Amino acid sequence: MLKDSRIFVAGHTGLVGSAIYRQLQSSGYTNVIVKSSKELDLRQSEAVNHFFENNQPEYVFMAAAKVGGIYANYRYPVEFITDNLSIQLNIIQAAHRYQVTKLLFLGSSCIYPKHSEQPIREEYLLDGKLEPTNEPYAIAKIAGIKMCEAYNRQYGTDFISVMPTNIYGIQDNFNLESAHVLPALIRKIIEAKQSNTETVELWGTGKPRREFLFSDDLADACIYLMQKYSNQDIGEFVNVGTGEDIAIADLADIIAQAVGYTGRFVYNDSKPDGVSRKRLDVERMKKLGWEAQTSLTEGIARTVRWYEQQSEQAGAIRI
Ligand code: GFB
Repeated sequence: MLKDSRIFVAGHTGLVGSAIYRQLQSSGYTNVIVKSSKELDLRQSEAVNHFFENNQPEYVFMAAAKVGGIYANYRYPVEFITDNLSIQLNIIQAAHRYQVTKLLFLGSSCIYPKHSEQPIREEYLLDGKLEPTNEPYAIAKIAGIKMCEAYNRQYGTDFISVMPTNIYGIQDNFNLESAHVLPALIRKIIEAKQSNTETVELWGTGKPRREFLFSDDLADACIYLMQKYSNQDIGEFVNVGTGEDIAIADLADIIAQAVGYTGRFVYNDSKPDGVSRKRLDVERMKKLGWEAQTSLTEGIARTVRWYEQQSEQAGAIRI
């Protein structure tokens, strides 16, 4: 990937896409192409083909997806499976048709079986049943990986797949109904502090463990893989994470400390826990020469700062 290569970042306003876009720009890539969802609806095949024909991207980062936390996955299973399948089908087909040099597909750690051995190695894919709270999303993402593998095998394309763990950071979604746990807790805890509320409600039991990776680290890993990793064969996608996990209850304590909140947490176990653990094995990525750099405490501090600045600019929390 040269500094003047034509690079398309699909989903550049989202958490991961915006981090990739920022990093490409700050690293001196001069020909990065982005389109808002209003300008280009990636679910529409004609529009996608038209875009590829006119722009002839050489490299594609596929960060566009319908994503959300445990409640959004449960509430909108249709959008989670159909939007993701449509976006993937349209972009991957167009990437082949318009001879993209290389494409990077972003999956998710929820593709792995619910009862996977820990840490989860790439080869555990399809070894067992999925976690029901995000099965439609996971099935779509598995289809994306398999499409990339199929094109590589049949047409010799260079479509690689990356499986990130739970991501958080700047430009995250802080809407409590659709957010993932980390931004949801940042918002709830900041609001509780501002209103002197003594308790904050956490969903589930607080016992599930999750692994969190800062979005700028994932962006760094994606650009690294785009430059160094090629022609993924069957089952050779790459996990990207920190290799460390934490209980949701302990995560809440770290966020409370970052925010300066001294109240208590109460648990609403009528809300689902989801999978009990999903810690990734990151050995393959380490062997490729990459490791995450941002500690959870530092990443949370940066995300809290960003959220507070956004809120101040908005005059009130209106996200
Ligand atoms: O991040 P999260 O929504 O999704 O929830 P998953 C993680 C854990 O945090 C669950 C608990 O055990 C939740 O019950 N939790 C506690 C909360 N309080 C809250 C809260 O206020 N909001 C939220 N959202 N959770 C998602 C998948 O699974 O992970 C997606 O649904 C995707 O498809 C994503 O794979 C990475 O980690 O359970």
